[in-house]
Amino acid sequence: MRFIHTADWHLGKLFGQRTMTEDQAYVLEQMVAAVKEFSVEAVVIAGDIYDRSVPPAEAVELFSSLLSKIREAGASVLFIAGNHDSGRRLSFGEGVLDEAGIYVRGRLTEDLSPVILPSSTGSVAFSLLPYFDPYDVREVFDIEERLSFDDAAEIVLERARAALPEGMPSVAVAHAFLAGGEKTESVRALSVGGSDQIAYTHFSGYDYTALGHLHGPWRAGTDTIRYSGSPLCYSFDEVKQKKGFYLVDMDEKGKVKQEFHPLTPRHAVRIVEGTLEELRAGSDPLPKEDYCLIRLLDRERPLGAREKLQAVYANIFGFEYPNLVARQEPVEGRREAREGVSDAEQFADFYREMTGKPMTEEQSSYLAALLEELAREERTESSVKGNGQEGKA
Ligand SMILES: [Mn+2]
Repeated sequence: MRFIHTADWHLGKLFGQRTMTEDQAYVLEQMVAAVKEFSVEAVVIAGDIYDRSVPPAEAVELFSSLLSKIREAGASVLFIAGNHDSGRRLSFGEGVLDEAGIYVRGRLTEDLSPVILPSSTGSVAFSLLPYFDPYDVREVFDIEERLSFDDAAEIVLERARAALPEGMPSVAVAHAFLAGGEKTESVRALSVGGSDQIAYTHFSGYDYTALGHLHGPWRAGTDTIRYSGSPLCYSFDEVKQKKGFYLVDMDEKGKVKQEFHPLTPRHAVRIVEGTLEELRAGSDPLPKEDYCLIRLLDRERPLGAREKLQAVYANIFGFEYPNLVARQEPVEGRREAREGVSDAEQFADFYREMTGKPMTEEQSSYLAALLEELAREERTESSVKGNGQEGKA
């Protein structure tokens, strides 16, 4: 069995206020070409197909056309929902599409039986495990007690392994944060303090584990448990990561060999460093169309840096000033004293500092209503608590 392991396509992603659809099509077409070139039998996408639960229409169109192209190129497609996907929406056609060689599992259900695909080296069992959190597991398996992410994974993996046909090579496909991995900014953390981590050992029973969630290609604990990473760079803390997919060869005994295949982006993503004058003078030899974060090394914030550099760089996604010595000029009208300033006023200051604009009347009244609601909730909670204590006494 020869398959591609990929993940975290994040179709419809905005990066630097720009929708990445064309860039995504550009690299994913290279993946389709690889399906033909290497006679790939299956493409496994380990979650985060889309960037959000309701993706833009053009992202759905792109995904639909890629599914067709991969099928035309001769491979089956297996995919699961990630934490960015709406499992309910993604599972459209679930089961019915199996007939067409497209296997989607959007939501965790009691049925964890694998998808069994024939191949040149015999059948392979794929456990498709859509993204789940402890609440999903409690609901699906009717469990009363509280669970950690790790408890939840243990329950799901135990059942999935139990459903595997004995002696058949197996692949787990999951979207999760395995202990030891490294998070980047574009992986929105769902919980605080790493409590969403799970142990890699839950996957030890599989011959290969195709993971999604982390955007760089990592091995998680052992060589056969891997993140493919995203096919494209989606934030500036990912610039050093390799972007591509794994081509995995599995023999009739389930032994694997995997090779990383890089993809070439339409635009490179990089951080440009220098003073304003250096950069204006063209000290940077690399393509000026790259998606750039400009790190200006001037010790004082130069005036009109964006306007001046836009003549040099076509795609400026942001600025950083690591060497500023002088404090930024205070924003006009900012209230210095924090005491005696209401939450609404503080937020209004913050908003103006961040956006350079005051809030609109509509925004202000929305905020006021929200603060009022929060205050009311706080009051209700504390009075409930108070009553409870009185009751005990
Ligand atoms: Mn994810």
